[in-house]
Amino acid sequence: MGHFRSNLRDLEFNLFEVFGVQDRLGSGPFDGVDLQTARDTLKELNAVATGPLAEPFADADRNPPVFDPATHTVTLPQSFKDSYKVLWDGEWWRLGLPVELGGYGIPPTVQWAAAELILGSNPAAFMYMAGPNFASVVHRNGTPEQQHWAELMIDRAWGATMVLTEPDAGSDVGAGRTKAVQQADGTWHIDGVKRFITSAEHDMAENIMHLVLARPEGAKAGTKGLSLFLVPKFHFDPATGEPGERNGAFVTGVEHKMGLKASTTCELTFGQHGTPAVGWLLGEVHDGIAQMFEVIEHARMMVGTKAIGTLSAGYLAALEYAKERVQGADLPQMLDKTAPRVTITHHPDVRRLLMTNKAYAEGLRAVYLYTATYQDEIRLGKAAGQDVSLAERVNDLLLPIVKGVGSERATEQLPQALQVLGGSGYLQDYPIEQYIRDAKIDSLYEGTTAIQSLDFLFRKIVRDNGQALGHVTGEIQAFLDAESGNGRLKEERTLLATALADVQGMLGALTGYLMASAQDPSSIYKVGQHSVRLLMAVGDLLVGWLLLRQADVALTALGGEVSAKDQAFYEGKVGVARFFAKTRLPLLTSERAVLEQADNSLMDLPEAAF
Ligand code: ST9
Ligand code: FAD
Repeated sequence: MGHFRSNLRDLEFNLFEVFGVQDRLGSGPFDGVDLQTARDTLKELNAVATGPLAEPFADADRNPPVFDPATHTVTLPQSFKDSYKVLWDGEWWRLGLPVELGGYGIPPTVQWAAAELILGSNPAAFMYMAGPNFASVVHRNGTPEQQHWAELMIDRAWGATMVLTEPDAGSDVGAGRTKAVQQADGTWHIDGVKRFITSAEHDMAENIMHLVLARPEGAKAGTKGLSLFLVPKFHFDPATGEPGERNGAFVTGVEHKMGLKASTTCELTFGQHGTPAVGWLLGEVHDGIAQMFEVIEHARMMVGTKAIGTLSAGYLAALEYAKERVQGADLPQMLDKTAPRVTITHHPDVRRLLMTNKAYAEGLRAVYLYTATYQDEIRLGKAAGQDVSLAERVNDLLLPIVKGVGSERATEQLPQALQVLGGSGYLQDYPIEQYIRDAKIDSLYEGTTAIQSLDFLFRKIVRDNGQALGHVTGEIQAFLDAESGNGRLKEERTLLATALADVQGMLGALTGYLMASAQDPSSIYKVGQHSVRLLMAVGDLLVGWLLLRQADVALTALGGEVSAKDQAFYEGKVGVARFFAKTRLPLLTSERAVLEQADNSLMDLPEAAF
């Protein structure tokens, strides 16, 4: 079998038993899809993801893309191209498209569940396949002529990129120096060097459309002075899309990375090789950062889902190994040298490793799907002409959790999955060492964890006056108040209530430091020291809550007739919710204490003392 172990059962459990997505199907924007179509789509994609899509996993890692500096071209390994072709020819790129551009009208919840299958199997392929998704942003924001180009991008299967980062402008996108100079014919010449650009060169598409942030001459400093330009690799016939002359956007280097090697990460140079890099201003409006954030929001959700999908695959690989591996005696018989040897699943510490893995893999899957339920609501509400601003704000609030917490927990937990395999985990015979390398990037790109935490606190909570957060904590409180379990999971609900109070206490302390900064500016350093702590704590609160919601559903199911397989599945749901509530949620009390005692001694320390 290939490397990828998916968890279709858990995806469907979330969608159809916990979040009731089927109730939204068959009407409004989702009228072309029913429960059976949604299930069949996931089942069919699962076969691709666990089959041909997973094939090039090791080969493309050991034989990564080759860059030729003389021609500025990249050749991808054949195994990768073959597998990508299966994905493309299966038209899986249509999943994320709006109906008017050839999409299927599938709700975001099901789309993201599908995305997890692709991302867990072959994340680089998902990224190369993003051209049509980028085209939808061009279509939404473009002039009528650019809207036609967006259609060409889809029909002709072009690649696309998001081009922000420069050597001196990473987290600080507004420091970008790439210039845009308007020409007499209304086009723009782009001039500068961008780095770390994903998919900027490859040999799987006839053209690549770069979405580039650059600063028009005379525009103001910072992100608000940036505009978004469409810069194709090849000029093209505007009617047919037929590629013509080479445009002046050349890849001048491809990075050698720790992981995710099948995905090209490129230095992309504009107008530096004697050929002008001609660009077109998107929508003929100077609103680049806001337009680019339409891509970024989607990409942050994608990165979190990728990390969580990889964590799940790592957990399932570890679990499979642990069920087979015989080593040592059962602990109560440890002194008896003749005692039978047992599989390592009998050892309490291996159980601890596995159950913590399961909690984060399944709990964070629930978090990204919960987030996607708000994306469903946005689509439904917009189609019905309703006000969707609350759903939009809740979605915005949750994105840094999906991205920031998803990637950090994957980074932390995948080595624990490897630990289950002992020394064997360190070998390339098993996929987990590559998962660790491939997933590490998720806490870095699309905004590092620190950036996610600042976005979460300042933009999504403070600027929002806590309304979206209040909605989510209100849902948690309602779950606690409902006592739908008639006393079931009583102890765990109490632990959840304490965790909720701890998070609220943390927020209270941070708000206090923030307010104090009006008098004492250095007080804001206390916020900066602890913003990631808050982000991670809210992540744990959500994981704990959603696991308990799942356990509630599972207990109800267990009260009726279930197959032996489902019995084990539901018992696992109750077990993991209990485990997380008892072993992880109480840690938030100490996190709160640390935060409430914050001082600035860290900041007062001279740099030389580090
Ligand atoms: C990268 C790519 O790393 C890696 C993977 C590539 C994968 C490619 C394939 C992707 C496939 C999926 C995509 C599909 C396409 C889409 C499909 C769609 C259906 N939310 O706070 P201010 C805006 S790429 C929304 O003052 P600073 C907003 O307009 C590189 N908007 O910021 C705001 O104005 P206003 C990734 C936001 O201090 C304006 O920005 N690099 C948000 O000037 C200014 O805001 C990064 O991510 C938001 N959360 O700049 C950079 N935040 O306030 C990380 C800001 O009036 N750095 N805006 O509304 C940051 O994010 C910084 O915080 C900063 C700070 C640059 C925003
Ligand atoms: P820096 O911004 O220099 O950050 C260094 C450290 O300082 C980090 O720990 C960071 O958290 C911290 N830090 C920085 N500023 C702050 C702050 N204000 N507060 C607290 N901490 C801070 N970019 C694109 O435009 N398009 C792409 O397609 C793309 N793909 C990528 C693919 C890969 C494989 C990689 C490695 C990067 C890619 N990037 C892409 C760039 C990526 O988005 C940046 O690397 C990322 O935003 C961080 O910027 P940086 O590397 O310059 O780090």
